[in-house]
Amino acid sequence: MIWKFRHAVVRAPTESFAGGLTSAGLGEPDVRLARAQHAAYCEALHSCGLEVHALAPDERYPDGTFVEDTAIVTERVAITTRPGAPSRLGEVPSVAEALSRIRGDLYEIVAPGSVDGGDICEVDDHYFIGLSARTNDEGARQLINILRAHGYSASTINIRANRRLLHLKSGIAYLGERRLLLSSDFPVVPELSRYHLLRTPPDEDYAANCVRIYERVLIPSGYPHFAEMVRRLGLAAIPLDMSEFRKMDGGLSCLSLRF
Ligand code: CIR
Repeated sequence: MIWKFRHAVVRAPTESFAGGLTSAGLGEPDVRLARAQHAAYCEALHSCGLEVHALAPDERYPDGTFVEDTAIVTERVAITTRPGAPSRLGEVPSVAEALSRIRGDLYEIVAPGSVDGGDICEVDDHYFIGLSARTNDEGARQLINILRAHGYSASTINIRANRRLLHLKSGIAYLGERRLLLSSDFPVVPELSRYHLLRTPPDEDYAANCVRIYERVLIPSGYPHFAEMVRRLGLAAIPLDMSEFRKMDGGLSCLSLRF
């Protein structure tokens, strides 16, 4: 079961955090507040029973706190990515080092392929791979080959026409028991019809990026209708303030690698 995680890899925001990539137009993030929000996020992971592995912040990489983009870790295989934004390529070696300590051998996405982990949505033994401005066709091809060699199925969803989705998981989350949560503008491709589809409540699309861990769901705070929806599904909603990460186009899932 994908939400029965034991480990989380995280990295606190750097002093240089505000220098990262963003198109949000929500103003400059407050680094101290971002660090406090990150600490609360780590505490939430810990309270869910996960062992939290904190990587050292590296001032050269302001987007390095969004560790999810640098690897895909499944029960059977761990893969480092090659992020689509050139400024983020240098984030990978330190993640690789930590993962190889925890998980052993790693596969890697190599040039000219590019993949951001935020474009990968794990649904039981199937992987949806978003083709985005960051994940290219060659990267998806390499990833599909690695996943299939390890007994998983995988398919792509092209989100390039939807400018509001930086990554696939900006608009989709797997809540378990074949329930997929979609933001209001997420493209409903035929393959999704195999699942029970839920939509985020009106004006609560940002909450589509949430993370189920055991019987809890970490959700961004400020989305009361979605919190209620999670409760009606029989799960406990844990709201976390993501305001400073959102200013840098980040969502809740991107702040950790969970496995
Ligand atoms: C970036 O543009 O790469 C970062 N500022 C935000 C990355 C967010 N990652 C994610 O949604 N998986």
